[in-house]
Amino acid sequence: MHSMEKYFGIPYVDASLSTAAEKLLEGIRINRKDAHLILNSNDIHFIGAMADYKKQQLNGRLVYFTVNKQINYTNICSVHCKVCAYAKGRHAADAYTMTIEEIIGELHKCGNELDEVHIVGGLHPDLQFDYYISMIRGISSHFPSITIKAFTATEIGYFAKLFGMNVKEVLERLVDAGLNTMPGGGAEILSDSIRSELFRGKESKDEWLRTHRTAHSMGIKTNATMLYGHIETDDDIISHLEQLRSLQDETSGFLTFVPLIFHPANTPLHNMVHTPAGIRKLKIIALSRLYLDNFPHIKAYWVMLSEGITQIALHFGADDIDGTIGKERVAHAAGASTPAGLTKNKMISMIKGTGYIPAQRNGEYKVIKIYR
Ligand code: V47
Repeated sequence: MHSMEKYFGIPYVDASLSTAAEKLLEGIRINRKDAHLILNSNDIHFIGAMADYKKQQLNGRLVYFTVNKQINYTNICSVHCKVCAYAKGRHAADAYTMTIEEIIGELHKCGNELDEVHIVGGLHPDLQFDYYISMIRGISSHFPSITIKAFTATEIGYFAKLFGMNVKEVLERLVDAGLNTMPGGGAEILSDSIRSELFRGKESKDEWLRTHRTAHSMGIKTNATMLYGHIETDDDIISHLEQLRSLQDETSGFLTFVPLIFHPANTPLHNMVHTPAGIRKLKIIALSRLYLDNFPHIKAYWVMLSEGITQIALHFGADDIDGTIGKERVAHAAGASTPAGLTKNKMISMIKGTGYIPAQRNGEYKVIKIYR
């Protein structure tokens, strides 16, 4: 048996974490009980040390970032999730839908710099399937070298229903047009009772999982998110991780897990929830790294975490900080106080400031350049 103190270099250990630590050293998976103990413990240094150990086992000292642009093609949405400040009805004064020319024009503004475009929008009841196909085809013909990370499982499932196709057919058509990977949005909390309370009209948890399973079976890599800090319990969080871990055991199709902190401003839940404090955010990142031992990457999404907590999260298990983004709209509609985008140099200096090595990547984690 190893000495934990020696292995993690941490002098004091909360005794309730010793099972998790021993399992980590032996390469054994932690279970739900271990996960509860981690979330309930305040031995924050030790939790960080465990997660950092796991992160370095998987990714060494590299921390990934990408030069990307988020395109939110419409804010018109036929579902009204209680967590969302971004969606509008189709007749709202500030409703908008971008044309394909506007989307291509936005990307042209970034010159030839981009590694990835991240596309997500509302569930628009009137757009035709051709709109989505032309969007992806247009982007891939103008920018053949960038990764197109487009449409959450929620959008894909909506297209299938609206256009009378199954999920596989929708994905085949999009891949044919140039789609490379799928973002992780729409997972929210994989609990049907929470979904019916906050996300009425959205797909069930099993439908979300099924769409990712289908994508993986076709060789499409995807991400998974988790929206926390609203009405969920620790048990809901752990059960979310458990469901993702078992799907990943089956498919190995997930690239990255992205925990997202709920921002309540301008939503119906405003004043009804407490945004988690710093320590809680770090424990969620660490638990994600430790529980999802089969996910290659854990993302500290700077837009929602703030730049400071993002840096600390890199010592709590995260190995990716997403990208430059350009103009983020979903979290900013809900009161995020971070900038709408960051420069590439800022990303590099954020990572260097933690002692880790910045690695610029595309959307499929192909390394473009390492900054030593
Ligand atoms: O699914 C909605 C969330 C998500 C709010 O795959 C909110 O790399 C906070 O999925 N406060 C969309 N969050 C964003 C997303 C994403 C982001 C970054 C990287 C990746 C990736 C994916 O935004 C939605 C929803 O969970 N969201 N409203 C809010 N008020």
